[in-house]
Amino acid sequence: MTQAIPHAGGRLRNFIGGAFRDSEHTFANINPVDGSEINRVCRASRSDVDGAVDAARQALQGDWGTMSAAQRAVVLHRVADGIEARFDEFVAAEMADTGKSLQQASSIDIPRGAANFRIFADLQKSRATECFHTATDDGRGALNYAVDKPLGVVAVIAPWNLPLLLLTWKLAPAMAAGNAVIAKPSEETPATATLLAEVMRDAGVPAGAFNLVHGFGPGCTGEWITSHSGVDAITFTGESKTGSAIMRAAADGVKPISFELGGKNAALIFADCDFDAAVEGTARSVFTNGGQVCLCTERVYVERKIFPQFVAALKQKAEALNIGWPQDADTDMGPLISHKHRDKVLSFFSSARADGAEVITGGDIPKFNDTRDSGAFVQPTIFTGLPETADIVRKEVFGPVCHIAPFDSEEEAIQLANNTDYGLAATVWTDNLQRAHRVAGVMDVGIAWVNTWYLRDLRTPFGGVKLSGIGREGGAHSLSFYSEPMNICIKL
Ligand code: NAD
Ligand code: 6OD
Repeated sequence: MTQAIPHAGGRLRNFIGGAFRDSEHTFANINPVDGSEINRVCRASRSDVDGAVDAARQALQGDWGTMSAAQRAVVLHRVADGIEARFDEFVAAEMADTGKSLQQASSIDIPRGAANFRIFADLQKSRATECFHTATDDGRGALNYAVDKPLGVVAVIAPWNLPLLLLTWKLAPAMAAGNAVIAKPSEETPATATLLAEVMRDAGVPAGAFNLVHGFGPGCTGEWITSHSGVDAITFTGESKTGSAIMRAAADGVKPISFELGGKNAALIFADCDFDAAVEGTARSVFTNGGQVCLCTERVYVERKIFPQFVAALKQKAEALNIGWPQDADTDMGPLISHKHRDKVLSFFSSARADGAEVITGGDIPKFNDTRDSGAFVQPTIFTGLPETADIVRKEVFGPVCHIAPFDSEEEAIQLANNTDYGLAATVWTDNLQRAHRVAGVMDVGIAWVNTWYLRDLRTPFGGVKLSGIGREGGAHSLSFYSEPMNICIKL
């Protein structure tokens, strides 16, 4: 089955001050299914970044800056309408850039792109601010109230794993709160962000309120944005070590930062769980998007009395996954994002073997005997038998792999789950209500799921502790990062 790729063979341009702009330098946008080039991408120059910052500043002083939250909400709902109207193009572009399955792109990534705009547009409209009546010695009192103001020009730096979903998860609240934005998608996944720029233009977003610049991170577009004196705040999703570099860049201007970073998430499977649901849910949490979701489980701990049965059942699920062409309706898993990333994942597999791991399943590159052999595929993989000190147990792999190990008591399970430098998510499988509350509550993470995984309510706090991030996104948490409350005190 083949499917048209929007802009295929074309040029993806930057979008600055309401207009698409070409640039002197381009780079290739590669399809990881077979390694072919999809498009040339215009790499933003330093002066493009300056232009985007100037355009954003002007938008704040012009039409965008004078709109009410209700007026911005109308525009942002039109953006959501525009994504939905071009749904198939967005799905095809996301699949081409990432190799993710049609099933995933059309049920998660692209619908969430539209939903992100709708929810934050509506939440901002109904947002309340504080107001206090303050007692004074003369008995007349004072009225203290807060006014929320946008931060100004916000840089939005996004990763490649859920490109449209994660970019809009930041853009939507930033724009709903009245900021002007400069978006930089990952160099691996520029296509849906470029389609989004067309949608923004066609939805009547005032020039400069949304700007898009393409390029790489260090020594390039990403670094030029994050170190730019005209940028007022930075919101970033990506690797923890990139977060450290951006934090250093933000230090000079003492800029507010919001970081969603890496994870090394544990699943705890207790013997009293619904076994089939736990196997199904754990397989989903390990292998969704080829394991390339920050929330994916990479460490599975199973109560010893069900350990052999659980390992066998998870192995069966892994081996039943259909790895193939993204556009086929029955494909469960496509390739990894790139050959470079596959090399990284395979080097973790080698180090696991060198550390003495037993391979339960996978551990290699699948063979197709067609053009997919030039793609970036790896097999769904399960290792066991390693000490907690092994690299693959400690470091984020970001691939379709987990290490599985037994535990003997609830205390040991909790200790194992929390014994990591990361703190994004944990999953607990148990039918014991007391245990569910007890264990979930002491997980050292931002999000604990019980008897489910990646069940999202966009109003809830989302983020990580330790190396997994700074701050919380979601609902009012996002809106509060993207605005600054100002206190006005009126003596009565
Ligand atoms: P990455 O950190 O390599 O890149 C993310 C973005 O940052 C890209 O746009 C990149 O060009 C840019 N960038 C890189 N170096 C930069 C620099 N020095 N200055 C400015 N920008 C720079 O991450 P990735 O490989 O695209 O994504 C995978 C990682 O993201 C994994 O670690 C994953 O766990 C994490 N992630 C976390 C979450 C979360 O919500 N916690 C969500 C998705 C991905
Ligand atoms: O669903 C979301 O809102 C979200 N931020 C998901 C992050 C996934 C990480 O890869």
